[in-house]
Amino acid sequence: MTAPAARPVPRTDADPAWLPPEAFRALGSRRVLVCGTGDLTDTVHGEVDAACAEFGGTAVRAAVADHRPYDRPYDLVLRLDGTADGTAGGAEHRADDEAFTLVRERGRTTVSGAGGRGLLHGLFHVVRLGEAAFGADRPPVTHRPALATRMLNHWDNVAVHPVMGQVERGYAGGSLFWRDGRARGDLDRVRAYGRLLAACGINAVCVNNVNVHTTEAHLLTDRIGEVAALADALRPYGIRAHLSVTFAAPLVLGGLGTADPLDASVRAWWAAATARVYAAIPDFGGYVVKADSEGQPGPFAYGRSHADGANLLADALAPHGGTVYWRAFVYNHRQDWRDRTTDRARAAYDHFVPLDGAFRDNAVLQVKHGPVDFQPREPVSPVIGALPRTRIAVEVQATQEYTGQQRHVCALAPMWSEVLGFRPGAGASPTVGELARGGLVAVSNAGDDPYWTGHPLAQANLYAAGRLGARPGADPHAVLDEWIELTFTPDTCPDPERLRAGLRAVLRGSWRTYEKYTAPLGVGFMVQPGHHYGPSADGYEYSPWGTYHFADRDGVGVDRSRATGTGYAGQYAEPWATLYESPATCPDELLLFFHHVPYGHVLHSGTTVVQHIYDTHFEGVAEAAAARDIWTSLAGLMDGARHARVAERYEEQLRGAREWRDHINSYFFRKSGVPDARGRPIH
Ligand code: GCV
Repeated sequence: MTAPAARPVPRTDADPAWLPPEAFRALGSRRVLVCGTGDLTDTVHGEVDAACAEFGGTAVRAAVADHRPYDRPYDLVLRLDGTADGTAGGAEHRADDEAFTLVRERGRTTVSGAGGRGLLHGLFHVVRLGEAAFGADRPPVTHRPALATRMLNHWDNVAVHPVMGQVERGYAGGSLFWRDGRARGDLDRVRAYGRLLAACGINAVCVNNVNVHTTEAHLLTDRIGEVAALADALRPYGIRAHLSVTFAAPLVLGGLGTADPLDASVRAWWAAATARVYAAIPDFGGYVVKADSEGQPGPFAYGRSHADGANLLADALAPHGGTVYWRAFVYNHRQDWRDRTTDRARAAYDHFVPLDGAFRDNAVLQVKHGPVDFQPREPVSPVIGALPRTRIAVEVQATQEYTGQQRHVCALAPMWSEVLGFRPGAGASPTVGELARGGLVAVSNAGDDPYWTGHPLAQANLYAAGRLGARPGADPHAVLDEWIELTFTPDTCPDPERLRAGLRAVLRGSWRTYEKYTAPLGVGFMVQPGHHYGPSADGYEYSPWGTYHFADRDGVGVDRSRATGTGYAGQYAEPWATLYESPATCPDELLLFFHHVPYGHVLHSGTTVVQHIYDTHFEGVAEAAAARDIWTSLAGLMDGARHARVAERYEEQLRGAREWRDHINSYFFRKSGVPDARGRPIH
């Protein structure tokens, strides 16, 4: 039998990120057998071939049926299980297809993939283990991603939007997928992206912005071929393409007079349109929908519920195995700031909890991790634990819209891990990571920048999104360490321990540092309106967006208690409802999210609110300066261009941190009239 062909590893000028050639050294210097057929097995074979060519090993390929190669002395066998098929499979995400078993015995490491994706994940697991994959014996262990869907949402516009640019909230150049109003012709970069994503565990990508403008709406119909080309480029890495669609598609594209989800012609239109999508992309994952949100059309226009809306699309997708990811980000963005009874934080719960049990099995409710909008600190959304009969996906934001816009270092794995480990119920009830049966979705931070993410250290956020989706309970610092080992390959560095220690020091605490010098104690939204970079304490205070902090001369914060406030605290189950209800028990870091308190209110930490604001802002700047100095000291331990790019961004981070400190401290000093107890300059 002729052995099937290897798929060449995509070559681009972009940074290799967490897959530099050195990361393959242990594997590439071995005798490796790849056993099986199918598209993804061809990918695995290509990886092994390239690694062996680089590091002097040997790569052999055999079909599944051929058992003879096992008699030969291989160090590593990567094979499909018995009857498994090494292709990318159908439209449905099934964690079982992605499982692999790794064992090391009698001098041989064997990885058996339950399917093509499992084999690919197994390969990258061996890459992560490095030499350890070829050391002591290991009993068989089966690895299976905890969440079946680990998806990236790209907020990419096909055409450059006059206000939002090509990538909405994008800080890494143009789109990876779209250029000059069309899908890119040269898709090598997309293939290389798919490869990186597969290596960190992502298995789904939505290729366009959830704000669907007219040009982008056409991707569903007459421009589906462009989506198909992207899907073809991603498929060999086990990644399914998804599309954001507009709820108004039957009107905008179909020429119907309505988009009412209960109208028979609308249902027929979606069924036919979806059938054409599957004719072009047989393993298409499904639709992502932002409806009745920030101006996007939705079922409310027809007096229908969001379950009616989601089920319309779920029914169209069901015959093909697809899923609709329906976003719960529904709130009134035309609020009157004088009306203190309306609370944006309450909105998703109020809209969706009454609909629990009304969604189809292939409808997933995609919920932002916090109740407002990806602030540096928010409580976990109460929606996540409140719909036991609905599949929930948790949405996090890798693109650093409110966390420094990839000019500041802000490693988000520790934040996401806190969210995923939170237990919305009492005692040993399930964690958010366990409740997220619909998956983990991250808004992507990647673009066509040579480092993928603008700031080279922001790659760690992309990496962590995949790894935490596969293992929500993983230690976030271990995930960062993994990224460091792969990306910086310290084994090839003159002082590996100093490099590791330096990278850990600048990454691990960076989120808390960022939190310290920006908006305090969970109050959020003190950013400049529109672009959301830099401080503006009152930037959104008198606006319609529902993002207020109510600072006055006496105090600050939003009263969301049941007793005297908006009642939001009551959306939590116990013990949280009671804990958040009172300033006496509310955790310090969320105090101003839940309560309006006087500046002299004493925190659990023993300091007053206003003194805490001053202290943390001074500390945050000092920590940013210390991180910058550590970074400076790492020159010579990595490639110069990467070091220089980060060094340059640290200068901006430090400038920005000082601006935040002076703006926020002065604001609260002027409001409260309370001087800093330590006499530091406040302007
Ligand atoms: C894609 C925030 C962002 C918007 C984004 C929206 C969303 O409001 O500022 O740019 O729109 O979230 O998640 O839909």
